[in-house]
Amino acid sequence: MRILHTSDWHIGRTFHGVDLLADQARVLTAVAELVASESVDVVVVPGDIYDRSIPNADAIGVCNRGFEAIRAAGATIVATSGNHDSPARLGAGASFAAAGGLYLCTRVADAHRPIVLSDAHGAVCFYGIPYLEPEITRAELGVPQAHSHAEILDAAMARIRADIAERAGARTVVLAHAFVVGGEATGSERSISVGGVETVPMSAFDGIDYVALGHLHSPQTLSESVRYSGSPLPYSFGENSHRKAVWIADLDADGLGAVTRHELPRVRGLSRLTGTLDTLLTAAEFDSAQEHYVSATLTDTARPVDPMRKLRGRFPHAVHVEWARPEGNPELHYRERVHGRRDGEVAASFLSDVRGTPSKGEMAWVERALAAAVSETDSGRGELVAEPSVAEPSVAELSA
Ligand SMILES: [Mn+2]
Repeated sequence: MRILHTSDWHIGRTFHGVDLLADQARVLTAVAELVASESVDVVVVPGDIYDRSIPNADAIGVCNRGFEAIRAAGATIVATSGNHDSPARLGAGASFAAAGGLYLCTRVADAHRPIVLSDAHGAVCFYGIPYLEPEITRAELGVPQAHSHAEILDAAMARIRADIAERAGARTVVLAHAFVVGGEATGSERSISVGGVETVPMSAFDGIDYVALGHLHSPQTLSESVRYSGSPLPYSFGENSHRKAVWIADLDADGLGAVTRHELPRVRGLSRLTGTLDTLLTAAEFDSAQEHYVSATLTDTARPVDPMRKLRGRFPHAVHVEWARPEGNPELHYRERVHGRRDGEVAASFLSDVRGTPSKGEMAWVERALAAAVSETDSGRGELVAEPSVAEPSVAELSA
């Protein structure tokens, strides 16, 4: 039996505010193409199908079309709910979907009841464990004292092992959404550590032929039979260097055979660019980033006006821009940087930073305001009215 392992689709997720549905539809089409070209029998998706518990209608459409394409390509689908999914919503209609070859495992009470599929060598039991939030599931799993993810998962696995014990010779696959010790996070996962240690030991899965994990977003191998597929798309600029992939695992008569990695297409690249706005808009070295999602760090001495609009003229998929002055140590606390400087100097440099060098007239106003603040008495309010002896700055000076 040939199994394709993918996870963490996060359909409906946005990237710095930009909709990713078109990219997600593309990559699910690529998964369906792999199912056809590699003659995959079963696709397993251990959680985070959607990015939120109430996905919008467009996200549901993309997800359903993805499931349909995979099914049409010839595979049965076993999917579970992750920490982002609503088990009740994802699992609505599950018994009807199962009749069409889509098994949605979202109920804790059913985690030890396998989906039994078979090949020439006999039965393969798929145990879909939905994400187990300790607070919510410990009573249902019969371990009311349990606090940690490890205790909760152990309780679920104990039930599964009891079921396996009654199925002599059956090969086994477990889907779980958890942070297994030794795995590496990418930064785009939402923490599940509320209330305790989030990691579970790999030994929880001892004896299972293949363990398809979800939650961590980069493909990784914890042991030959315990793996994360990672998400099909990068969901943070930190994942720029990853190649997204799926695993294809073959179960032969005795259990796990070969596991191979299949890279997914990079739908749109990610680029982090640094330089002055003018450099980013003109330098030939950035040509290759023009169709990428771009995060720009601007090094201009003065904050450029409306930089995102200008950037998008060259990089239509720019999603983030920030300004970092090239001089000055950002680590240094602002209060330390201005220590020993006159108030007027500090105010002048602030004005220069945010809107260009102040005019003489503007500085005259600033100096008067500062002088008024210094002469403020404890009981009285600061007087900011112009003293008759000081000439008003002219309108021309103010707007210079
Ligand atoms: Mn996830």
